Amino acid sequence: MIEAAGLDSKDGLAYDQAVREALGEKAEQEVSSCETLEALRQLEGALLGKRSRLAQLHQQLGSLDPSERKVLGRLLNERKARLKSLIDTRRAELDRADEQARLAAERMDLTEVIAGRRRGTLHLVSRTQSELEDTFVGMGFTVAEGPEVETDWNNFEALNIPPDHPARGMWDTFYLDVGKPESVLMRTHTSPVQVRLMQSHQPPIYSVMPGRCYRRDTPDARHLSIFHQIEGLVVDTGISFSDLAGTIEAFTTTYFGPSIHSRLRPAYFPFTEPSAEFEITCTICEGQGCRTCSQTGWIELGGCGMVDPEVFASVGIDSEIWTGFAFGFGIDRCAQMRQGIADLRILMENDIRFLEQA
Ligand code: FA5
Repeated sequence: MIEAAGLDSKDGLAYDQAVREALGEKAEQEVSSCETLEALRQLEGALLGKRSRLAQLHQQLGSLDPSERKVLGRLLNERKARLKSLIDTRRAELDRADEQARLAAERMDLTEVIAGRRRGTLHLVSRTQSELEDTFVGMGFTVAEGPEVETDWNNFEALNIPPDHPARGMWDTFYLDVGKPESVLMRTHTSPVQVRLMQSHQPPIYSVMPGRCYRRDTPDARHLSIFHQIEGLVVDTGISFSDLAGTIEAFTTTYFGPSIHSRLRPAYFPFTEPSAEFEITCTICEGQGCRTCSQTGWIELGGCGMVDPEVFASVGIDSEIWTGFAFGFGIDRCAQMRQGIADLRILMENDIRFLEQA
């Protein structure tokens, strides 16, 4: 092997020379003048790889005298380490240069965004939701959330609506093809969040729960198939219907202003007893009657009532100790009434002329 490499086994100087040539200044210059990571990768293979001159010299070490082997082995390792460190340094430089080139290429010109000039805005429904949350937080409520995909149990059964109960017809439901047939659905109202909250928190509870709901409703001036509700739940000792009525009155005055009147009308919900529908003066016709309010002068905002003891039983709250009320309003309806929007469908149409005004 030594002969094949043109060296005499006793000739340490010649070996040293061979090492210098293999890993000497020329190699170092080549490394520092490498312009791309790929070129550097190839050069590293040629200089330090299995078939490199260095690898050949390494193999030849075994044929040298032990004393020479020690000296020249160390020399070989030092050169190799130095070259490796130069390659690593050059690689880091090229990496940095690549990163800077990438950042320069991806740079976005934001000079157009002038301080104070508005670009884009929250959708009216999102703004209405925040305003409603703020109104209720100001009245001492906390805000909670739940998932849009729900179990039949949370959306219906725990709310005193067993399978085949006629009241299920009140909510035309989108079921998902998951698990047992009709066991998983897109929530039809925010009331299942009440169930989750009562299961995870001990009373007293004073919370509102906003979110998106889904129903197989045909869209019209007051209905969408994807819409938003805000649920309210109060559970404490000694809560009565007058607390519910007072809370709704306080909310209406704070949110819509003193000129808008509200009224409660007897209604039926399986999860509250007694139950009521909560209506406000139609802001489109100011109570005169129009297409939006079906000529009644009133718009239904939501339902409410005292929490039915059956609901307390399904979530393990003792109805001998605790009483409570709940309500659920349409957020889109609130936006519609506050902004005087005749047809709710425009909220979903992404018409830029509407979005810019709203
Ligand atoms: C409910 O959804 C009950 N969960 C409300 C409730 C909560 C009652 C707690 C008692 C206690 P209802 O189906 O009436 O009730 O809907 C309540 C409100 O949601 C409606 O008054 C309306 O403002 C809004 N809403 C319902 N369906 C739609 C729809 N398709 N599009 C837009 N808003 C809707």
